[in-house]
Amino acid sequence: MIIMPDKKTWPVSITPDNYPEFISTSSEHLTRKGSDLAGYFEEEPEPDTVIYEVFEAETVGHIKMAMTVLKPGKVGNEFHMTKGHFHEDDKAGEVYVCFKGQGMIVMQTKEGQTDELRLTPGALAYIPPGWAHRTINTGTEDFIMLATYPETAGHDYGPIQEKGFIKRVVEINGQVQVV
Ligand code: PAN
Ligand code: ZN
Repeated sequence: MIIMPDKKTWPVSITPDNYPEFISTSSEHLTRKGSDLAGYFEEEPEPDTVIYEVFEAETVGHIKMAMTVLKPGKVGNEFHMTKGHFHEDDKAGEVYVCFKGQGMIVMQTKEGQTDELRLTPGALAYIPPGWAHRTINTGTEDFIMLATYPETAGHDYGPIQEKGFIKRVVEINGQVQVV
């Protein structure tokens, strides 16, 4: 079963069974290792450890799609996570759909409001415009989710890279805690 016969212009349905084909037919592939996340965790990650990969589909028009595969693991007591970013366009929201694993999304506004949601397979998370967002793998297997967002969104990493998120997701006494 090929889910993207013409990757750009053919309608597709991405399901819990066929999502690996999205990964294998994606046009852009990005790998983020510990060295790319220097300064993001409270402790420094092993430079060569792969923390996550992003697979982007070739699309035309106003909607982009990217699948993130976030590897299980911790740096110190902090669960593996993405860098996190604001969108450059403060009118650009985003939708995440979880396909595999156990995770969380933490969000915050420039004014300091914070929120977090748990994501399990089948769950959809809506990220309103103006909210920075980061995903965290709180489980023991890959955490895989698909993001859809406007092509004009743009990614602004600066504020999070400089100051981090207000909330961190850590393991304390074997429990997932947002601190
Ligand atoms: C996602 C993210 C992806 C990687 O596709 O870009 O999960 O996270 P970072 O970009 O924060 O490293 C998304 O939110 N796109 O807008
Ligand atoms: Zn985003």
